[in-house]
Amino acid sequence: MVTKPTRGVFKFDYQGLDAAAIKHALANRLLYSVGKDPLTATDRDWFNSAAYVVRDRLIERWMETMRTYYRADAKRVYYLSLEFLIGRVLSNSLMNMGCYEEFCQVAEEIGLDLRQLKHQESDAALGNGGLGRLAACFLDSMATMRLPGYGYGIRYEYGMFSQRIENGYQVEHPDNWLRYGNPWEFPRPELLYPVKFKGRSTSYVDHQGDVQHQWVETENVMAMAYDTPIPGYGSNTVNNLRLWSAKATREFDLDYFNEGDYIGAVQEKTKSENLSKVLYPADVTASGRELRLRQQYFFVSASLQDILYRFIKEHQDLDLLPNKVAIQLNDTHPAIAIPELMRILLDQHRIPWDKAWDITVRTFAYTNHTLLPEALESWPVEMFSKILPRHLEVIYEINHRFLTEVRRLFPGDADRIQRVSLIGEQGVRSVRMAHLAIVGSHKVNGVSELHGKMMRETIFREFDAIFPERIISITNGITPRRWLNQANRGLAALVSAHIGRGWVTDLSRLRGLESAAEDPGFQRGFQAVKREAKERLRKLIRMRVGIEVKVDSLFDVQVKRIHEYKRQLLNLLHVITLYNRLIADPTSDRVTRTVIFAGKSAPGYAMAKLIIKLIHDVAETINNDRRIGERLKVVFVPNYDVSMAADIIAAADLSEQISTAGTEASGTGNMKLALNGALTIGTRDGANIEILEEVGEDNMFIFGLTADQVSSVRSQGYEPMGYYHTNAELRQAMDMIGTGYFCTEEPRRFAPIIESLTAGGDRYLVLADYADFVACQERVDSLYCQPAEWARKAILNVANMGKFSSDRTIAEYARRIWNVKPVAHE
Ligand code: 26Q
Repeated sequence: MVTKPTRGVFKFDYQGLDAAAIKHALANRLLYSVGKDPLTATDRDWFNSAAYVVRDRLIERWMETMRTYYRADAKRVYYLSLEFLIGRVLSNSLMNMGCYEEFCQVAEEIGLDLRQLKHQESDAALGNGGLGRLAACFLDSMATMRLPGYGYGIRYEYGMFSQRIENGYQVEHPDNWLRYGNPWEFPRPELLYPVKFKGRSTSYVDHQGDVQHQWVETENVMAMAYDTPIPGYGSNTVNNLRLWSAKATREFDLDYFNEGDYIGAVQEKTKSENLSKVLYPADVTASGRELRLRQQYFFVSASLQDILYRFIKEHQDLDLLPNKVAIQLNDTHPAIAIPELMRILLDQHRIPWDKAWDITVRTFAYTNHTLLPEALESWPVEMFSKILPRHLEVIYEINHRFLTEVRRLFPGDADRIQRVSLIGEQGVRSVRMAHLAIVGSHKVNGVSELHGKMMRETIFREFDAIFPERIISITNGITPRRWLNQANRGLAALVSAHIGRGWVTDLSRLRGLESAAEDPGFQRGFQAVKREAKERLRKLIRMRVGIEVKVDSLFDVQVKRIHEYKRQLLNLLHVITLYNRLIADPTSDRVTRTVIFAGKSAPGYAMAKLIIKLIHDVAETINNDRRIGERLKVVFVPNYDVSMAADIIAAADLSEQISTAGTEASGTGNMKLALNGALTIGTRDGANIEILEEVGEDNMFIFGLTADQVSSVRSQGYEPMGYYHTNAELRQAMDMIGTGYFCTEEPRRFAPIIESLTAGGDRYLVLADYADFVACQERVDSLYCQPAEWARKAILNVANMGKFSSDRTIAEYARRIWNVKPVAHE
């Protein structure tokens, strides 16, 4: 046995990136790792071989990156997130490694269809939407920028459900993404941590007379690590994403076996392993389910043990933790990490409260992703006390000290105490996770300027008064590697031919296209790539849903989760209005439109599911109405995921970003679509406002109430029926929905939708924005009749998207929150 091997002892094969080396490796991997003969190998076999070839080339860089961080004693960033929406990995890794072209050449030589090969890989859909995809974009940016960033999350056995449409209704199916194995992950069966639940908290007085706390009689589950390498683009940095999987403990089994209850033992084993079984598919309503809280603590506990193990190996003094470790909480989902770190410092390391608290606050930062009250997590105290009794004590103590401070700052203001308390007392007593996260973090950020400002001025204004400077705005971004270079090869090539490839890692270089926007030759080039992307989407729509659409029609796209606040209904009201106008005046030569929807509804969100059905019924009626011919088509593309997003976004002409002002924290689809040369029709909401600042009023279609106007309409009392009575086209569209024009077999099917827009008062003010939206869409139509002018504006959008690179976002986090610097190697 070698006791302390040095690297020099071993010899590694050279893993070349040239075509010859790749070809040789591909043949070897097929034979020796997949165990197949080239004559009988299937597409999946070839995909796996390709993945292994890429993976082999990542590993050395990965190890070297980790060694470099270690040698530099670099400060690390840990991004804790219950979601990482990665999508497919093969092309992305090839491109980031710089051997995509070489790989294509090899595929061509040996007669492999690369498109078919790519489709063998299932999307890693370990996220719901924006928040999860943001985490994936951040990993790409951190690796590209040579920052020591580690992702921590859960290795769900089932990711985001796959959406099928049956008779116009959404039906959820499990996403068994690991069925054929996952070539990108490295199981670490030896890397296991115990995670405790339940039991009780006891205290005793130690020999120095101090009170000590212990958490005893717990039920334990093991967390096993799976590592996925995350390569940067052209940086040689390969960072790590560590996902935890639940495994039963061995002691646990033994109790049962001792009692001779073999079946009971196996059942208990599967019960504890359920923890990492499935992703919660709700993106806005916090459901307060016990399993969800267990998932949160499970991955937080394992991650903190791992982080502290790595820290303590190198440093003795926990005082230094904030100098070497920054932990970012992706929403409140991992906020239990705050009392968990306190518990470890207090109970295990015997650090006094004040010092432990100072270390904790300087280590954590929290990102908020929504202002909607129903999305703010709170856990019933009773449930909390059963699952995490010691954490509840710690939270009470945090709250006690915090409220003492608030009383000192604002004497005699009992209402304020109630409002800011970490414990909500209305209804069932509950732990307010956002309050915990704010109090326990040195920085709290909103995800756009407007969102941060609204946090400071509305829901968290009292915290802003107590902790000035703590709540900041850092506008979201998207990685240009996936969302332009990979999603849209045609546009990427066109752009690079004009300004070089520098934009891939410095998106502000796109400014160089500003003059090209005026150039008719470049405009034609742009129109040609857009047309090719639309042609691909046309075929995909034909294949997936059997609808024929015209490639030269205006592709009007709204792709995102289905939610009332995102106002797919406003879009539909416009669609129905267009339809009515076409019928009223069949000779009017309006622009031919293809209105494309895609997105999932939370399985328990009845109104969102009804909206999906309405989209289908409207589509069915319009698409088959001979009177309007081919001039209007409505398409719902099922099972929207990261791969589908790339295909749709590259082909879009018009991007619908029409949420009620003040409701969409940022949006990131808005950025992806504009970067791909779609023009935006949108409200002054979230990052739309900043896109408007970058591209200018002339190059964007802005309509509707502002956030300030929305709040004053709400406070004065919104009266939707006024709009209904005064606007004949609106009334007609609504009556058609409400009385069964689109569903003669069940005329009252959509009555709840009409009710939500009128009676009781619609929180999202759909009818208030209808007239302005329709008028704005008319401006869209007239511009679309001037193709060169449309292209010019679309190119100007691309040219001005530099700000929305997640590299810029990450640079801001690094400077304003984390205090970390790039670590170069080799
Ligand atoms: C909470 C409790 C229980 C179960 C599920 C959840 C849950 C899960 C996911 C709550 C929220 C989410 C996801 C939220 C989300 O994606 N928000 C979006 O984040 C984007 C990135 O910052 C923003 O651009 C979007 O505006 C925001 O809606």
